[in-house]
Amino acid sequence: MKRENLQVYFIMGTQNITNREPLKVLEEALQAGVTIFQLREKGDGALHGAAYEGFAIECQKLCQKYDVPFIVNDDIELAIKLGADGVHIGQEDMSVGEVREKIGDRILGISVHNMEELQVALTHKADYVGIGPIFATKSKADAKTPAGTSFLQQVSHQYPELPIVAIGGITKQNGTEPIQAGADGVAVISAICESENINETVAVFKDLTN
Ligand code: TZP
Ligand code: MG
Repeated sequence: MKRENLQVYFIMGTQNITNREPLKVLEEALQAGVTIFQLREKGDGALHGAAYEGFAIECQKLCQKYDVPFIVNDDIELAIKLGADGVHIGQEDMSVGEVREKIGDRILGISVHNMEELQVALTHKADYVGIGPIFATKSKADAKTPAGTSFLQQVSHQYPELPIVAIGGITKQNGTEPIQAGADGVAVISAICESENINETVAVFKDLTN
């Protein structure tokens, strides 16, 4: 994975979309130029079982069509079964070492909130870290208190080689702040899922790093 892949990191599950066809939203986002996609089928209204797996396969096909890495949130078994490009895990998931062992050299992304968690991520050669929530978010039920950009800035100064994506409450209006603090890109759910003009929204995010 190149750090440029983090520029516009789109995260979605069917539970994030109302009144639209989720695969249509994904295809529009891919057409608009998102640089990586994470399937995060989680929370109220999320699909399970065969419906979930079928949806994941359709998402993966679309990502392949646009040559964009397909990342699966949490579900290591599904990622391996489908041959996904990578997985993203949080701190409440399986141990980082165990995940790295299972996925080999696929992309491994880890959410980190402090130096201790960061060290574990580095030990197991995380390909990138997600830092947030930067701002308040309504897309994650158990999200921590918004942290602003100070930890992100500290990590980017101490580990200039480590790819970092900022997450949580990022919008067209506030995206400059995490990029100035050193993030390689922004990860968003609602800014794209709820956009009335995905093409324009993605263009604004792309401009942050161009
Ligand atoms: N992890 C930290 S904040 C968050 C996740 C998955 C949700 C981001 O969603 P939004 O709508 O871009 O704030
Ligand atoms: Mg998780």
